[in-house]
Amino acid sequence: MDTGIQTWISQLRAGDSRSLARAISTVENRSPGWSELLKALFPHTGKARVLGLTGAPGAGKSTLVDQLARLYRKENLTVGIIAVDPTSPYTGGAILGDRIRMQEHFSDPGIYIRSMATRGSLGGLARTTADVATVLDASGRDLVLIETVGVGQDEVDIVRLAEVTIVILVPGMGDDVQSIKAGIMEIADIFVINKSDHAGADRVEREIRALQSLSTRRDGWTPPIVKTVAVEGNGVRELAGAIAKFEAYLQQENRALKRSTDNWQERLVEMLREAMMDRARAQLGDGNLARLAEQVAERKRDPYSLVEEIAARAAEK
Ligand SMILES: Nc1nc2c(ncn2[C@@H]2O[C@H](COP(=O)(O)OP(=O)(O)OP(=O)(O)O)[C@@H](O)[C@H]2O)c(=O)[nH]1
Ligand SMILES: [Mg+2]
Repeated sequence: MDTGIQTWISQLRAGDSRSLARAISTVENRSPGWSELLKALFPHTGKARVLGLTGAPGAGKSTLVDQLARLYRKENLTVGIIAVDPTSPYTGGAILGDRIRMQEHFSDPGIYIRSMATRGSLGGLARTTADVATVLDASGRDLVLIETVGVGQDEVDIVRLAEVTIVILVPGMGDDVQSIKAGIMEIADIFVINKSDHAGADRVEREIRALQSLSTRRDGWTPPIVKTVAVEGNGVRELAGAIAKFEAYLQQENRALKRSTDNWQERLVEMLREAMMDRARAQLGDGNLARLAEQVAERKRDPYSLVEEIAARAAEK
């Protein structure tokens, strides 16, 4: 293999944050060499504990991630944080808050924080985030925390890639527990009711319990509910305890491997889709799709044979 990549990887694995930053940018921007880099990094992965935290804009995700990171640092564990879409439309203040907290951690090389742009990421947001998590994992971080706003399918896909998915709710959402995307409720391994200093936390808890009583998870796990006041650090230790408990549960009966296999099945489909599309695009060349579309619209060609032809030619190479 390329000795340049080897040197780069050994520096990254030795904890050099500049090499890490460069690797993340390369992967995120799909800069030349990104796939070679990931191929070489992959054998070093699978060791980090990957936690996904999701919830409505302003639910306190960043505050909670920050508190968890502090707690893990006290245990001398190293942490990588990926904040997807920190610029949610919620408030500019939240972004500022993120910055200030980031600054505090700046002097601590045991915490590495990366913000990711949301839209227009080249490989698709979920895939790019997963690849960035791969880089952090390979760099030897003990934990990788992924924060994402739980609003779209992309976000659901992202947190599903985590080993532990934490869904953050807040009081005062009215009947929102029901209206929150069913998809998000289903993927929770742990529920957090943050801002429990506000009225209505018990009500949210009852609503979650009511939903849980309607269906049991296939794996038999009942997601615990942890109440927190992230700004004060209350409940954070309990949350870390709940995380550890679920991880221990995953270690039994090969569940972690099963879960990872399921995740990889989906990721492989995504990766294949991307690779096939790249080939098809290369086959077509710029502007040709529009020309072909016109021919189909004019009924000069049928789209079925056309797609078969393109797919066959793309597969030839
Ligand atoms: N009262 C109260 N306020 C909180 C709590 N946790 C966070 N906040 C405040 O809620 C606001 C949003 O917190 P963030 O941590 O930025 O929330 P977020 O979910 O990361 O927000 P986005 O990334 O913009 O979606 C901030 O002003 C926090 O100080 C809490 O437990 N209680
Ligand atoms: Mg945030």
